[in-house]
Amino acid sequence: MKKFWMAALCVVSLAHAPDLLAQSTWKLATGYRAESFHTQNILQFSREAEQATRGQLLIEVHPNNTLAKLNDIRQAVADGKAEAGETIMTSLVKDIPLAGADSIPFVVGSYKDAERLWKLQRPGIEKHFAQRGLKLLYTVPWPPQGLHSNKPIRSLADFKGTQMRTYNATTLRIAEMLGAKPVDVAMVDVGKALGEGRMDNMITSALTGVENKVWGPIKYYYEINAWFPKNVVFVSSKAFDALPPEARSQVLKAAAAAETRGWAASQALAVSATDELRANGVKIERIPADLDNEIKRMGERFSREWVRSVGNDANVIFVPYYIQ
Ligand code: PCA
Repeated sequence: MKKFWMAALCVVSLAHAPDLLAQSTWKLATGYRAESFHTQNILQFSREAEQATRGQLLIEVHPNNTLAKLNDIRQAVADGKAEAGETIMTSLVKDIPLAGADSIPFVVGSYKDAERLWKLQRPGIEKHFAQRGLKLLYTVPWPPQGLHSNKPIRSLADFKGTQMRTYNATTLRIAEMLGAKPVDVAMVDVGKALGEGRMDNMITSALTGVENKVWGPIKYYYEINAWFPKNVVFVSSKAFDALPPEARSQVLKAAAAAETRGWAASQALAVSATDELRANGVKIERIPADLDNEIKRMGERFSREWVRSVGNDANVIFVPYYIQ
């Protein structure tokens, strides 16, 4: 009888041996807080990937810039400090200009268009990532970008000399065009910077306003729907290719589910976050028509600069985007 149990135990452990031998752990770095909807989505993705691969892959999520700062996450993955990461696509524009396609002001005005743009942008991004040893997993957009301000904004002159919060090269260029003084503030430090009087206004989502409880210093929110920036979740090709083929396809399946779930969550939060700003005393207003025209012209200037920096890759996206 004893022999039987010994044999049975051997069979059981042999059945699990391939899984145990092939176990990998990915450290995934993000610059956003654990409570942020993007990070919550990553946590669910990591649980699903672990389950689907029967524990062959564990993803350890390091939120809040703890493992690497948001704008350095791609480099951290390239250097092997983390196997995987999440960053905002615009943080990549210096090296991959195509990554800035979703942050050109006033090109995309709805989630439907944002999705259309992503379908066109994705193959090029995958190609650039692959050339740099990265594998794209999925993207999720932030809710539309509006203008938060401590004072009413009625004309371009109201931006002159104000301290405008920026978070990467794209928002920096926009602040320059508006004649504002750019102040670099990470998303997780917005509440602190406002409290210290270091910033007067910013272009970001209503949700980022809510997550940083900007009411008090911020009195106005203008729904200018300027752009829909995306966060991108990726892994080093080396770490991805080290997984057995079946596990690789399970991870991509979980990533596709995370993309669908994240886009739906973003859309729902776009509405509830604006309501929450209003409920906390922020005035939700429209900008005057003249100013609207002027900032749209500024958007066109920005897009000309961007097309010049990207070259032919830009046509590949925008020709079909505008004619479809
Ligand atoms: N929140 C992030 C990026 C875009 C957004 O809506 C931020 O403000 O940094």
